[in-house]
Amino acid sequence: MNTALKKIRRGLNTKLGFFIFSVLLFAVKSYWAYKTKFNLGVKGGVQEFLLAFNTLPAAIILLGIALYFRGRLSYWLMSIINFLLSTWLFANILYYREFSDFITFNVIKGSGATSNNLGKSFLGIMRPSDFCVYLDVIVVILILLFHVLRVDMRYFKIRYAATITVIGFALFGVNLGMAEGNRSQLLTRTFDNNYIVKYLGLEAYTVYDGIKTTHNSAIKAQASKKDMAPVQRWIKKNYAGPNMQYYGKAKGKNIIIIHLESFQQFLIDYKVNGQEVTPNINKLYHSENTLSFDNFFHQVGQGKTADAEMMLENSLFGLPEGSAMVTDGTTNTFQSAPALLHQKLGYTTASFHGDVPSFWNRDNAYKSFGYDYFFSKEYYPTTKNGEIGYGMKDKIFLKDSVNYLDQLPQPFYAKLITVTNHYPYLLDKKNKTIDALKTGDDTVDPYVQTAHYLDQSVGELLNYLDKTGLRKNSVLVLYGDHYGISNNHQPAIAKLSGKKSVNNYDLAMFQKVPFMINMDGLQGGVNHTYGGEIDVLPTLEDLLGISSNKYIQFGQDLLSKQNKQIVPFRNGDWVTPKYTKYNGDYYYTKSGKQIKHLSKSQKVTVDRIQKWVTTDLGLSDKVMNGDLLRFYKLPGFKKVNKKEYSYNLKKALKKLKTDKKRKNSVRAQNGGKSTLDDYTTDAPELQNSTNRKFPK
Ligand code: GP9
Ligand code: MN
Repeated sequence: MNTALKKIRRGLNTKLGFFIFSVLLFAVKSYWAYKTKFNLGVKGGVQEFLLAFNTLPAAIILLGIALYFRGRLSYWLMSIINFLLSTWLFANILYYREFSDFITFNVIKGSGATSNNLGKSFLGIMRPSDFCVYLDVIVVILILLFHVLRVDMRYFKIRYAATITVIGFALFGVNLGMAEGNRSQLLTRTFDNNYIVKYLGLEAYTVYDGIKTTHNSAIKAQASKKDMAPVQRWIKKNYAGPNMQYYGKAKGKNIIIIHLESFQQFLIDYKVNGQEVTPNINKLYHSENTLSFDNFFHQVGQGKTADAEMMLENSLFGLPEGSAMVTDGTTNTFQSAPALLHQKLGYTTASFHGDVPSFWNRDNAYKSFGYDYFFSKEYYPTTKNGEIGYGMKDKIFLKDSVNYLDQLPQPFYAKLITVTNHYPYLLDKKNKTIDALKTGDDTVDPYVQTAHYLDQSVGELLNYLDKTGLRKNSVLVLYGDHYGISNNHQPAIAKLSGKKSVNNYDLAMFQKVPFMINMDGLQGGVNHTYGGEIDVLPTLEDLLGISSNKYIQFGQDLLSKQNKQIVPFRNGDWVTPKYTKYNGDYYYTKSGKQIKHLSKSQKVTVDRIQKWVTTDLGLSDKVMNGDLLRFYKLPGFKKVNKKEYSYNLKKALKKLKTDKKRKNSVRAQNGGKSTLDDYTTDAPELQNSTNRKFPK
């Protein structure tokens, strides 16, 4: 035993030994912080392993810098680097406690949405255990000060130092490879800072964020006011004026947007073993008070949900790569639906989502959009077995959302983002009330079961809206954000559509998602106009009687007689009533017949459409990448000041209670009593569940 200790001591008396000791302490400390100070949602063995493993490469590379220096200096340098890294960890712990997210360079630069009162609020939320991140630094410094170990003054060859650096990078490579294997497109899609820290560690995240921010700000720095001229010309040329039959018909009503996760149009009226998959949504689809669109397409890219949100809130496209809400959501200037409705018509605006606020950078982007409230998971009670996949189960989420919906001053603009119908379509037995598909593709087959569950959840919400009378004062907008079954499942898609195989035309049509507007007294019916998510906002604006002809929005009112009916997909393909182009193939849209050889005049037409599509997408990208709206003064619109918004739980709850217009809320009109009792759900998790409390 004694000899073993001696050996260790002898090892620690060498520079390499001291280095390994410091790296290990640092790794253990970081792992402890990841586990106890953040909420990274680690699931499964691989993720657990990576969380521990990812602490090593950065420690080796960064603490290893000290190895290039001589004698005492290198020991002290190692401790200083450790101190700096620990301080960065410390700062992130505090920031995370307040914002459930990691610090970005945009926040540091002060241009971010969350830099207000940072210092002040940090002091108030520190906990003694936070200082444990300095424990290893203190241990190392004490060792050095009290000469517990000998300082190895021998020359450490640069060659050896370089080898250690290389080992650090190699380990990082292994880390990255395993992370991509577990979560593909981790860096290109950038869902969530939490994910990057979980998989690659805080240091790698910081470097990644730094590179991204520098690149991004370089493009923005080059942009100037004159870049807006072609955009303005294009928007003006393509403006489609309102349809007087509908103009202003929804004035003054609440707007309730129900985001149907991964919901495709083919589900409408679809049956499995004779049972309707989505009876409630079908009923709404066929209602005489619903404007339903049957040629409506999603237009998302990698940003998926985030792209759909970007289009709906701004009528701007997502980016060809990554997610615009992540890369530009924090810093860009927007003239979004929440801010417009608030300023023009006095709406209170809120988004609801039963997951962490950092996903898709919503916590920052929503401030830029001007959302008054963002009710994310922490606003809801916890329920035993109440979560699956991407967050709260829809039935529980929609029911509990009512607790806040009824407190919003009316008129309100509320967006409810469901999540249960999300790949890989997980659902527990108790909640499965329809047979799975039998395509033989395991990821596709349960899709109808989660869709059915989503439909039941929507049904319960509709009952509540009817019961409380809210339905009468509201416009309901339902839309599917994007495909649920991706093009990687072609044999299954063929089976679903009763075909032997599918071609590019079938795949193009498979991108249809529902879009419905329902309102008492609205002249409804199934509308065959070709359109997509980019067109939703201008359509709503006309229904609300807001003239949008000065707005920089790339969509067209779907009810307008001048609508062009060109639907661009994010990759540059498109659909029009006559022709469709998908993956390089051309088709007649109505018959689905392929056009193998374009005639001369057809060529002229498709070239013209392609040019329009490319210009449309390209100019939208210019607006996003160059942050061009900062140069555009929209008459009568006050630029959103992100600093005025906070989604901090306590602050938001207080704001709800003290809002000047709170007497207009449904709850106030109910004599101050919550309307939650008017909500009936058969969610098994909520039967006999006591002790579910909303945070106060
Ligand atoms: C996550 C949810 C899913 O918050 O909105 O996003 P998606 O994977 O569909 O883009
Ligand atoms: Mn989605």
